[in-house]
Amino acid sequence: MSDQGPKNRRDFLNQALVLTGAGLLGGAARVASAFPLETRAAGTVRKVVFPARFRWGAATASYQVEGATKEDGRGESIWDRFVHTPGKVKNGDTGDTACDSYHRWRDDIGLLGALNLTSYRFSIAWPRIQPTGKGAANAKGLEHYSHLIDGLLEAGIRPFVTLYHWDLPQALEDAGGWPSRDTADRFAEYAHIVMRALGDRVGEWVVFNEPNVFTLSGYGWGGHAPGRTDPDAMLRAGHVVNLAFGDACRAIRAERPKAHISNAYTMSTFTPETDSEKDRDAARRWQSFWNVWHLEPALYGRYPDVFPGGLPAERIGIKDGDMERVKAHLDFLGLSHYNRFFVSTQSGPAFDIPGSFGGGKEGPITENGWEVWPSAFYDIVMWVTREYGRRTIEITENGACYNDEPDATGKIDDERRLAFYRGYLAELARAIRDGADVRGYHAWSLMDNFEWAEGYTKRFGLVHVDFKTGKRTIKESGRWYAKVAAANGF
Ligand code: GCO
Repeated sequence: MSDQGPKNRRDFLNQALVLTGAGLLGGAARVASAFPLETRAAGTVRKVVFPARFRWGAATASYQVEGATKEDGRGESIWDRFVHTPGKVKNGDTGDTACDSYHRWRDDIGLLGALNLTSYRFSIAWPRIQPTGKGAANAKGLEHYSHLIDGLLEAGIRPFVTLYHWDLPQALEDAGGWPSRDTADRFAEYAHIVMRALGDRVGEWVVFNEPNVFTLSGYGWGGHAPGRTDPDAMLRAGHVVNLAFGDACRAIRAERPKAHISNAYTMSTFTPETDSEKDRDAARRWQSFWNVWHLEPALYGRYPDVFPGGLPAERIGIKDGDMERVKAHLDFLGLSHYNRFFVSTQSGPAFDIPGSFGGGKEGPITENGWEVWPSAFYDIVMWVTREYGRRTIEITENGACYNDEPDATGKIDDERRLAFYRGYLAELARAIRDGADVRGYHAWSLMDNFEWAEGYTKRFGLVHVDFKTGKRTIKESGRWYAKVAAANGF
């Protein structure tokens, strides 16, 4: 199996391929592009309105914001180990302190309130609950999240909780990590503990954040923790995560029959670079692997057709009964989206899938190299709506990297982020108008934070964080977003 892939997700997504055309796979490759609504709308007065009771939110993840990695009995996670391994993260940055949200969570709730938000997506750090990934719960860890949840509810903000945003207990990695089937059993136990302690106050649960990204980046490309580069381990990890999802859903429902459950799936449009049969075939395969490798097993009990040689069942590690075990009922569909992709067979294959994909370069480029192309958001929401039967959708993440700093007066005038949100939200509203059942939107991110292998060099926040002092300042984009949330549109 060849693995010519770049070292981390960012490089991978930045890989520039050919970039003419827009539109969804299956549609004809267009040569002249329709530029996003954002610019079409410039100068025109339009009103963007969202449905009544739409939830306006923001998202974070435990390792990216909490810090306090050694407090109150928290165990070591694979990210602690990874960031302290020289050369893995830019500038040697670590999440040891991050935004200090473990201590400043009351401030964070205050910020959500100041932004008029009604939903907060955050994640629970498994190693705070089970320091070694098994055995009795650490009461202090549960207590922390219990306080956070109570604080949110008091402030009228819905807690929208992710069980796993990539911080696996290191002890479980030492025992084999996600490629080991035992990890699925451990995860279901963890899910059960959390549900028993916190499930009474939380309605919406995201089980895994972007299963495709953490299995590919962690075990295939190696740019994320635990930094392994073993395509077979990656495939096995993906399957074990699917088993864990099925098991966790059953464990959650056993404890809380009314819980609403999904994963957060990051999805995108995949356009063949040319109209050639080869490029079209490769685009279809990459689209299935990226978008639905973790969705279709849950919905249909089968993997999508990705590998030209057929499903490598043995390498994936599929055993009798597994394809029943991976099935799960999704109460909603968590959908994250950042940028569109193009697929070419000029390079690749990677992981035995023909061709490779990279981000577009036609629209404005954000400061981590991702293209701004709002209509792709419309396209992907409509695609999911068409392909999977008009499911209830929650947007789990969408946002942009711009590194604006305070000016002399202390103001952070991040007008490019504001333009990004204006464009993407207008396209989301259009999708809703055209029939998509979208109930909520979470901006990534509430505040600048630890951006994985990029350390603190990439800011995604509506709120600026001074990483030396922990000081938080609402950016101009945040002020604008607060108005949108209050007015339910703009
Ligand atoms: C992801 C994660 C977030 C990132 C964000 C920006 O998609 O990688 O869910 O943790 O920080 O997407 O890259």
